[in-house]
Amino acid sequence: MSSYNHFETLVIHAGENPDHQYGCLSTPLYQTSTFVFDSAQQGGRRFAGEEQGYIYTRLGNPTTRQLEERLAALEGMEDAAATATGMGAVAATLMANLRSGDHIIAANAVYGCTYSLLTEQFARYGITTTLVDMSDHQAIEDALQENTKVIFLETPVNPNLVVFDLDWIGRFAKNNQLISVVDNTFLTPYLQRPKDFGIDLVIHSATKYLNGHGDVVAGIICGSAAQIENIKMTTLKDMGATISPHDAWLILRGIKTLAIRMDRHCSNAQQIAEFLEQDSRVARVFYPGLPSHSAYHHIGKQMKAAGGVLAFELEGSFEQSLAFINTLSLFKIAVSLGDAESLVQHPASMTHSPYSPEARAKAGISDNLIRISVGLEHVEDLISDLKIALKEIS
Ligand code: 7XF
Repeated sequence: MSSYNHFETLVIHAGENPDHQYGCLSTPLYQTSTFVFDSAQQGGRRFAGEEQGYIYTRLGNPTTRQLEERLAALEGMEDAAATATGMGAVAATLMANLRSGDHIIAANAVYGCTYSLLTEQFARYGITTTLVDMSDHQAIEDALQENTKVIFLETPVNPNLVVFDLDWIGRFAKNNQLISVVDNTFLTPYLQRPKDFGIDLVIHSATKYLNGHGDVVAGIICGSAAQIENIKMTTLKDMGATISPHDAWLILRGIKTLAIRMDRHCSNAQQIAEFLEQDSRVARVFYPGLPSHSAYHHIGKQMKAAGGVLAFELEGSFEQSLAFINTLSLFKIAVSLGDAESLVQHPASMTHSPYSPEARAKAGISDNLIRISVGLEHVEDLISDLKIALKEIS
């Protein structure tokens, strides 16, 4: 067997399980809810964990398994669990590791439904969260309590692209026996591997770049074999946010081009960020690939490149920001990100609407903030679309 470890090869081959019956090149889709046992005794042995083998797709499926093995290899983790959605991944990970009375330290800016999961749902079950600005390391230290179990963050942050220091956070978690969880959706393992900084669990909304084609909602959790086994045998088994094998199959197909797609997303986003930054009608651009960004020094170190999402504020009123969005035509007005199509959305009224206005202000998400997910179209066409919309508001 040949050995390989380059990312571009792993996205295509990691976890492949050659089909000896027909020699299929692409992964067979095992679209089945259940698996037939040879005997009653065999069924009993599988349920008792005395014999390897599939039982029922909520508990595992061969197509899903290939996706899990591929992601584990890409993140450099021992194992992975695929989930029905990104929120399914966040919820299953945290619920498997927390109980009533426990405490979480989380970044004060995270995806809107992660925010409401922490502050509304978990609060109902007696799990408390302190939200902090994680660029302030003293604030993280100050948030530590005797019952703190988990530290949770995204970097770069959805939607305003703030970047946190993973090396510091990984060491802080280890020193205080916390489980560190990083949502790596914005960069994917091609651009950032949190495991290299000692992070314990990495989750993704696979809806985004991993699938890359805007036709699936899914999630994935990567971690140690023991952590993944625990998550699968507790919250995934009993709460059921398991992925559909068909969605796993689509992601296995989409992910083969992850590396080349990310290169193009990054170069398009870089050029658009530079274009916006030099335009006098744009007040501020949030993109870590710009030297003006406070985390620019992390490029090439913590993160290979800055990714395909950026945000900006226009000079002008709230109404002008909405008019700008409405004037774009190549950028589709839609939430989500990481697709071939460029998308534009308004975080305050859309993805981050679960925040109160006060919490949003604290998180640095202004009412005028516009977020774009730069797609794979030709960058000149995208910039022309932006130019037309900028002219409209000036
Ligand atoms: O459950 P989903 O697959 O939609 O993933 C939830 C999720 C988790 N982490 C991050 C960093 C995310 O960005 C998301 C979903 N975000 C979309 C967005 O920001 O456009 C959701 C659209 S409302």
